[in-house]
Amino acid sequence: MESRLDFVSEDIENEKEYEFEKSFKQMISTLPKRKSWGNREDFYQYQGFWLHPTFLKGVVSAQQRFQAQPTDTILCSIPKTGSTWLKSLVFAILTRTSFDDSTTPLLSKFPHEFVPFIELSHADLPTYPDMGIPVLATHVPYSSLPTSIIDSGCKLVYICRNPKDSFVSLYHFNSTILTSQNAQPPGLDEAFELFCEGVSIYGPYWDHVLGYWKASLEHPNKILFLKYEEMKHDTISYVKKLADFIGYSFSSEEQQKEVPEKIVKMCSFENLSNLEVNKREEMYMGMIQHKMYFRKGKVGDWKNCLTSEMAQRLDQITHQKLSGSGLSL
Ligand code: PAP
Repeated sequence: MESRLDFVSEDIENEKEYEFEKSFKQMISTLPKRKSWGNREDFYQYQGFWLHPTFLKGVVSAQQRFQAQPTDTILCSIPKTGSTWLKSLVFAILTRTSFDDSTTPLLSKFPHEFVPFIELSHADLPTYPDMGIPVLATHVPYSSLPTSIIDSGCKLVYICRNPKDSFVSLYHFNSTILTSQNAQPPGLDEAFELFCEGVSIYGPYWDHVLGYWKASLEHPNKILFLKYEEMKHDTISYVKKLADFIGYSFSSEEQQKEVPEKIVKMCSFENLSNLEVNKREEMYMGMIQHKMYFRKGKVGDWKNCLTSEMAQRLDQITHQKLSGSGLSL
């Protein structure tokens, strides 16, 4: 039954929500705007990065209200660089004493349900209950993270991926979503041009990566910087590194029992993409089918999509943007 106090706090909440909506509308009307990929919703440039209004609202809301805890681990990435994989690995590492590879909830639940995105939980979207593990995710650029993430001393893990495969993955993902909504996806050339100009979701791609890269050099104990390609090449070493970083190192007994190897196998693209739950057309956050998160999971798939001129152009931009940073992609 509703108490009087609930009424009062509900009123205050509604009032706060109303004020937030009002100031958000006012703020967004002042931002630079561009047509996004496929003309569905415009992109707005907020603090140097391009976002759709729904995500932007979540980012602003999270900046104002999200309270990180010192014990949290936040998994960070720009879209399509490996967050589904990273979430699965971290979930399996953290829950390995409660479950094994025949009982893990990864067998029956979509990986994104274990680790919600901060800015989506703070947007006008259905939220998912967290699974009681101290892990959250975000696509927010380092410079725009809610201050509590920086101040709390919590740990960040950033995953990046070479820009050619990231672009191709994003292009296919975006086209599949638009087609499923009977909207016209952009042609490859159009999307490529926008990506090169930096106009892509949470882009410019290079600025996103560089923000976390520089922060990881400054705070190596707080930020672990991972590359998709290196993780694919030697997943077992990186799973051990991840476990060490988040304070859940594997014991020698666990190593003898090949627990890291089992986690790697469980979270492999081949295994996860073939699970019934991940093949479903069921929607994540009411927007995207589970199966859309599992396409090929390969390094170098760009060769099947980009011309050599396109590849050269992206390489050139990457070289220019990253020059002097010590990072190569
Ligand atoms: P998100 O940013 O929307 O969360 P994210 O998971 O970061 O997406 O990226 C999706 C890419 O990771 C897809 O790449 P592709 O389009 O080149 O195939 C997807 O296939 C790949 N992926 C998903 N799960 C795994 C996994 N377990 N191992 C390796 N790659 C994976």
